[in-house]
Amino acid sequence: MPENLFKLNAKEYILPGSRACQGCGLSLAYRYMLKALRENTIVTLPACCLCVLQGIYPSTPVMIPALNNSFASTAASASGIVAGLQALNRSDTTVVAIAGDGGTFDMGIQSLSGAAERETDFIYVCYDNEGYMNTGTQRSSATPLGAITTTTPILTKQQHKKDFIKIVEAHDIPYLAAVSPSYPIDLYEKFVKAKKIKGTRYIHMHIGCPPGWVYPPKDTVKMGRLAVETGLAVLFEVEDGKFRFTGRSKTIAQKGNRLPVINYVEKQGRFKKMNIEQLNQLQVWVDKKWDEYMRRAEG
Ligand SMILES: Cc1ncc(C[n+]2csc(CCOP(=O)(O)OP(=O)(O)O)c2C)c(N)n1
Ligand code: SF4
Repeated sequence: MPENLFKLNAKEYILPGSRACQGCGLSLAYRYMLKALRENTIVTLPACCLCVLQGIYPSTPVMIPALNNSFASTAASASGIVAGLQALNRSDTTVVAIAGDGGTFDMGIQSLSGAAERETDFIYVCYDNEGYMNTGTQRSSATPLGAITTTTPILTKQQHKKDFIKIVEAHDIPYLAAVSPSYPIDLYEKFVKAKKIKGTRYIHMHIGCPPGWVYPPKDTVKMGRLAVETGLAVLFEVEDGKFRFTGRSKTIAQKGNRLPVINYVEKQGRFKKMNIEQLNQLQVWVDKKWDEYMRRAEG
């Protein structure tokens, strides 16, 4: 396993010059993900910012084949690719379905549930930038409480983020992990591991988005780190039902030095209308989730 960034696969699968925004966390995450999965990978994706990064046919900076599908059918399309490869006796190819939080939490949930229940042999990746960002930041069920979006412009979002990872876990899949591109080695190692496992694997990527979250593009890595430091994003994996913290979250769990959510919230323009009551609600929500993880790690 790599100990530092120089030990990652040196090959690049994304050439310079994509149409993603400056400072896009997805560009980083996708780069490390493809380094881990390497050649013989097929990606299927719906409309989202990743489509923009992939480019318009026949031009693309990405050196692996990708198929565009409709929103509700990302995992169904992966099931079709898996069946096609099986018919061709091709067991050497990793099939990856990848979609944003809108395309997963809201629209892709049924086809993902179906594919997971059939134990389809693929990796599903949700990159969670906490909103419908490609169409200009509408609210999704992954948007956190208190965030301004174009569909929650006055009162901000009134509900907490849906605990989607819990829903996926209820399918008893062999491998599930949460990652952040601010911790590339942790992300890389989890994809290397997921590639070797058979059946449905799910990886959740927490993705900073400068225009949607309203922070300077240079701060994407910092924002991802703050999410982990405050417990709004947690690095962990669940392998055959066994939960464990990984990377920075493991250290925070051991040392008990998690930061308050205000340290994260105050850095982003999307939270500028958040009131004290919402801030307290968000803190209580994070504390509750964290305590659940701690109990699982100890048990
Ligand atoms: C059926 C359908 N409805 C709406 C759209 C318009 N649309 C394209 S991308 C997008 C946002 C997707 O959000 P998400 O899945 O969170 O990915 P992100 O844009 O954040 O990368 C929408 C609504 C569409 N392409 N197809
Ligand atoms: S809108 Fe956000 S997620 Fe989409 S390309 Fe720009 S930075 Fe990336």
